[in-house]
Amino acid sequence: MAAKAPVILILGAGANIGSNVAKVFSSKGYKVALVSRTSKESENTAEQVNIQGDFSDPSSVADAFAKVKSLLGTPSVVVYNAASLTRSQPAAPLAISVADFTRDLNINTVSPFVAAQHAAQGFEELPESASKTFIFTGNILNTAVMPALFDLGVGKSATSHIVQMAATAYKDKGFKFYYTDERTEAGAPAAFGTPSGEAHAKHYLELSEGKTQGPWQQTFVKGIGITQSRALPVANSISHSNQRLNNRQLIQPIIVTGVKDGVSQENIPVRKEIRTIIENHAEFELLLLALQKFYAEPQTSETSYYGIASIHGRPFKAWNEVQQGKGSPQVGYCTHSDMLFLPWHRPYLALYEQFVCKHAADVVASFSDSDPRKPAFTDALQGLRIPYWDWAMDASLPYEVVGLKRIAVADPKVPNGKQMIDNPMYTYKFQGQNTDFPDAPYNEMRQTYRYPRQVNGSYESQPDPLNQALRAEGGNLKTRIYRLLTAYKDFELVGTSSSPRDNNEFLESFEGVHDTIHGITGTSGGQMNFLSYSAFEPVFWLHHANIDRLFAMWQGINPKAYRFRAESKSGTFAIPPNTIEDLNTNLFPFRQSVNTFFTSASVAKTGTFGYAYPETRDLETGKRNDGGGIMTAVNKLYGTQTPQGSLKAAGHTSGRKRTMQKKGLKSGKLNTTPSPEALGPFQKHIVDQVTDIYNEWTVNIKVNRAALGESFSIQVFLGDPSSIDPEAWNTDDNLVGSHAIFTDPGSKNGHIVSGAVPLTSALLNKIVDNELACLTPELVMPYLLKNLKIKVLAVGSGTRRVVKLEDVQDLMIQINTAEVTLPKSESEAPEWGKFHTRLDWIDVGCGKLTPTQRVD
Ligand SMILES: [Cu+2]
Repeated sequence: MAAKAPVILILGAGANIGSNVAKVFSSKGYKVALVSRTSKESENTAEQVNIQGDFSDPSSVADAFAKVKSLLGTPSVVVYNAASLTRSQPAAPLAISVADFTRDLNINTVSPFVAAQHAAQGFEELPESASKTFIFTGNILNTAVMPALFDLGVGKSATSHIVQMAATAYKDKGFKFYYTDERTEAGAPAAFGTPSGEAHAKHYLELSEGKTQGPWQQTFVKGIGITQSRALPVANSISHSNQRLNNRQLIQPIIVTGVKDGVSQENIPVRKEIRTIIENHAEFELLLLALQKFYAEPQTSETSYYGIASIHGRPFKAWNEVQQGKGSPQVGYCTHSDMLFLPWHRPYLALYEQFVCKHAADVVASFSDSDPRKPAFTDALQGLRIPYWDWAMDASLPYEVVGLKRIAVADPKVPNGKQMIDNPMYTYKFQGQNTDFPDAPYNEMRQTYRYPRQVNGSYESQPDPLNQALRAEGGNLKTRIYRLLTAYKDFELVGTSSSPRDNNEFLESFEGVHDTIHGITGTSGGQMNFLSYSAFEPVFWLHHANIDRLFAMWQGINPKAYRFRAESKSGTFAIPPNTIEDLNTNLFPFRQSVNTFFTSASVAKTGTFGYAYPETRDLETGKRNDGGGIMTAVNKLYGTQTPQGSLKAAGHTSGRKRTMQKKGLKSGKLNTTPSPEALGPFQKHIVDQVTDIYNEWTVNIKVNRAALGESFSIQVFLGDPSSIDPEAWNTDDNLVGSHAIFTDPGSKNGHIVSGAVPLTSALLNKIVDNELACLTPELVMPYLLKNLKIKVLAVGSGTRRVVKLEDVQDLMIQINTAEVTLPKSESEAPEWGKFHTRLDWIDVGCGKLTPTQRVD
């Protein structure tokens, strides 16, 4: 037969949906067959036939197929649009008669089954290019229970099962089966108001034009359609309103799965350090191309980059239908200054990874089969996971992340072709005008910036000052992380900067160190410096993957210590203030299934989301279950350049021989531990030669998180900063280290947070410089009281502002020492013994007894 016009068969041809579908398909050149009880064959035309049929008798469906085939040909699109309902008494829905129930079930399920059956038989006969689409007009009732509509719901549920099964079973043949469900923007079922015939027709045409099976369940909104990625079609189309469906009515919300590609019994792919990924060209380019696609998704989609970033803070709207808590503040979902800080970010990163890898799969699929690079990219996809940035190992950011605005990557459309793209690691550019950001300066920034400065009224990132500031903090970061991994055994201490801290000993936390990275990368008004904006910045994800890794390593070292019970002080968008939280508290808005959320307990293993880290892979796959493997890695990565590692190694070198070499061996930065060679001549004055114990020195800090109503940095110096210009303090020679407070513009979340700045490396440098003889309190305390300076810088706005200490609410410091025994082997941690308070808590802000004023 010569090419004929395609045929659409519409079963149940009402005045609204049926006639609109007929009109739209007819305008596209289809011949139309309409079947209903009232169709009049006398009105047939050459383009449209009307067939009489009553679907309470399923055999009428077979008759209709036979007739349309003889009159117009085999239909390539079949729409089942008939429905029947016997209303029930909500209080006694089971009271309807068997006859009514049976008739309605015939119309709602048995006849659609016969239609699907005949449609599939017909599709077998059609040429490859034919549409082969079966569409069932459904509504919300396949998942929502409404007693008055009970028998219609039975029918919709059963038929949705038929559609779902057929969509899977016939996918490879190119047959498509869909269940549609129109909603209002608020997510309410449109079918119970006035379903839009036009919207159905438009959507049905799109489905018929699709080349392959999309999600079988098609929930759509008039004028919006299914706007997000077809893999997860539902929640976004109903995300624009504050009116929400309750959870029971939700269909196919976004479930956090992570990525399972490449996971087997013996292997879990690892997230790699960003510098390792950069070395593997296929992997890095795949990541860049995937991010480029991810960034291009419309910001209105909940699974776009913007949509996922906006879970963390701005624009403070419900995501994935998870409501604002009763009495919850107007903030994002992220849990900071809160015990859920570490576990919450784990499913958050897994969600991000899930979509990065989905876009990566699309990138790989877009390579032509003849492209010789395709196998390498296919390989890279198998183990692809998001990278982490190990700033404790090397605090600077690689040039490919921080310095390149444009970057060369493969062009999948041209075999062996290359293209220049905007580097997605460098910035995220917001789409169109953004009304989601009320706070200056973010309301006027059209992209994200790091350590920005203003030039002629516009912003620009400053890669070099950023890397200099990061490197200047490097020794401090390394020591802080090494302490957390080796000395801290209690999750309530490491988990958050605001845990109950009536102790004077362990005031550090992963969150506290994390804040410092936010503070530096976001210096002078970069997005990283404020909670509500930070997740839009690409470096956020690199940074948080590292925090998650350190958390996983800590869990491996302390296998039984992951438990807590504490109060959420400020609360989040979904968690009201003063909620008691423990391992079973829901990590909103991350769903584990349609109706359940992940908890700290259920995210305990990273394998749950299909990834591990180089240091924890053996633990996740069960190859070894002692913490030893991790501790060896920790010692190697960080330990060698801490006081413990360097003093240990210095004990093995023959110090005397090296005395002459000590000049030039200094690192240059006060917080970088001097090398074993430099420490060699002094080791025996510092470390007890019998017990291997030395004094580890710390400045502990407490401060009100809302002290300045913006993010700020507390900087510790030995001696005054050499420059009067605070812009230069980040890299000042006398800087020991800084502790950042990471909060929101105008934040009133006033509770006390704490942190710790290690002093030992700086003091060791002073010993090497012959300014101090050893680490005993008799010598060190007078030195500190004379030289220790605390400075506070507000870093939120465009310029760094020095704040008078008395204007910083609740700023307290304390100095202590711990008796630390050097590690005995490469696989062991140093031992932290007795603590001694050397300067008890003083209120720095009151101006009394401040170390800067007190001279002993
Ligand atoms: Cu963060």
